Amino acid sequence: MRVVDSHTAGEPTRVVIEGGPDLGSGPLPERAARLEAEYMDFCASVVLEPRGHDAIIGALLVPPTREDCATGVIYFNNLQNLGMCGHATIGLAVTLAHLNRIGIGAHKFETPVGVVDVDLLDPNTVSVTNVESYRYAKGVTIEVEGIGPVTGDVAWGGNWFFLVKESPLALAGSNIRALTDLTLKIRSGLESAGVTGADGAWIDHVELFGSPVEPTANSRNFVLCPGGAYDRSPCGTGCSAKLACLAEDGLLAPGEPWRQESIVGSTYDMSYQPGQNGGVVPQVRGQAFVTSEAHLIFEPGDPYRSGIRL
Ligand code: PYC
Repeated sequence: MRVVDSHTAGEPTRVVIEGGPDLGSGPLPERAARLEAEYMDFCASVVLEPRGHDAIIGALLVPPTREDCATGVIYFNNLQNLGMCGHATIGLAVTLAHLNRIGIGAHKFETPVGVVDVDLLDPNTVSVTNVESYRYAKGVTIEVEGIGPVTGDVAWGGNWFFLVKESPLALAGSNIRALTDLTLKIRSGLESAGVTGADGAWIDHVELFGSPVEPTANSRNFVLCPGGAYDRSPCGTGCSAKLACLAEDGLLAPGEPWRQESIVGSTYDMSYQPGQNGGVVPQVRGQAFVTSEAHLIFEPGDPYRSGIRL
């Protein structure tokens, strides 16, 4: 299997160029569901140890259904497929440019949640116009074990998020273990309270916000990802959910810039335009860098050929 690795604002992406499963030619949501139902061994083997680690997001290239798209893509982690992934879209654009498959300029990628516009501004800088994002519930209070009541908004930016405006813990790199424990407890609190996204969807990402360290940034965040890893980048879909909340609260006007800082200090520049269905159409700009090209080998006798899954 041939893969190209990159990181976007510190968050890793592994693009599967050759050797992934053939998911047929149906609509992308059906192919994504098939990946999750039938090929989780493949997903885990690509992203988990011993070939990877739990922060890696995989990107399986698939033929698009639309002729105007440069590629179709299904993002996945060690547990499931992801509807969209902002950092991985930036990483994918830079990877395709590295492979000379796309050039500087505007492109479209088809994802299971819709087509996203990708503008490759230079070999490392990409602006992504995401699918329309929206707030689903405002000011939801849940009880969190060992902490007490925590209030946040439920919003969708291509994935489901619970967004807490004022983190109960300092957003410092030295606190990553405590922040991970806290957000896992918040996610359990949401589950115990029966708080979900639309149609009972699992809220698999939790986002905490606080003051930035970098003076030019507007905010800093910590993002828990579905598999329990934290996002090193400011999280493209999480930023989209944040923009939806800022817009609805009247705190950010269409086109007004917002700089979001991640827990490792990397930043995305973003803004939004009003969407057609009452939400926002986010634009997120960030940088990615290719880190390696590799052939993954799966020896039949290797007891961990499908990843270490404890
Ligand atoms: O950038 O959207 C994102 C993302 C989701 C999970 C990890 N990164």
